[in-house]
Amino acid sequence: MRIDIITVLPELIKSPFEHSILKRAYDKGLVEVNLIDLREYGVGKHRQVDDYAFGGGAGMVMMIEPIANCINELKSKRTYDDIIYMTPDGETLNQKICNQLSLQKNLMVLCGHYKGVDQRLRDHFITREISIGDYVLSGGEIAAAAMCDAVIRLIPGVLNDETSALTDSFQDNLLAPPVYTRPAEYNGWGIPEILLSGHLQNIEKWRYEQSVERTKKRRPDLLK
Ligand code: 6GU
Repeated sequence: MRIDIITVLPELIKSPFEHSILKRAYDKGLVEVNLIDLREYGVGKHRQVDDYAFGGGAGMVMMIEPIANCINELKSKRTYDDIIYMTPDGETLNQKICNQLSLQKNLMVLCGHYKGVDQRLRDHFITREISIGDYVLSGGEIAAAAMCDAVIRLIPGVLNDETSALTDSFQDNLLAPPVYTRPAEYNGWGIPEILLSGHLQNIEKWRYEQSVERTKKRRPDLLK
């Protein structure tokens, strides 16, 4: 998979892709993330990328020209499965959307800033608008990084048995069960006896029941 991220702050998103599972995905040749500095497409000697909103009101709007030029240049080189705009008024990201996106070949991600981008970009270039939850971030970068992390780890071959996504929370609309590691007793606090039994079938059954119990208690909406 190739992900091209358009941003005015490439430095802000760089680091998550240089560590842990995302780095390993890149090292294995399973993903390539490209950060494109929108400033390079800015207008005039100040490389302007935003301007006042028509009709007035507080806050700047990201201009159509730099972003359209940038998107068109990228589109001239390859076909994109989706051109995603990160915005708090987009559809809320969930595991199902992440699973869908993880099967794509080429993704383009546009990070919004200030009061957002000129609506004509959304009308004519963007194929999908995504939010990461009902709260407002200063810009789309951290949202893009969160989405890309959630997507990249699902690309076939990125995770191994130890890190398998199959046992993640949300993968089957259930939250993950509690986990424990050594020591089996700390400060007088033990662990569920069954985990020491060595009986794999019973352990799996216990974990499933714990998942259902936890989901009922914390996220009953997931069970509907
Ligand atoms: Cl995608 N962008 C911004 N600025 N804030 C958000 C968001 C996106 N998703 C949740 N909050």
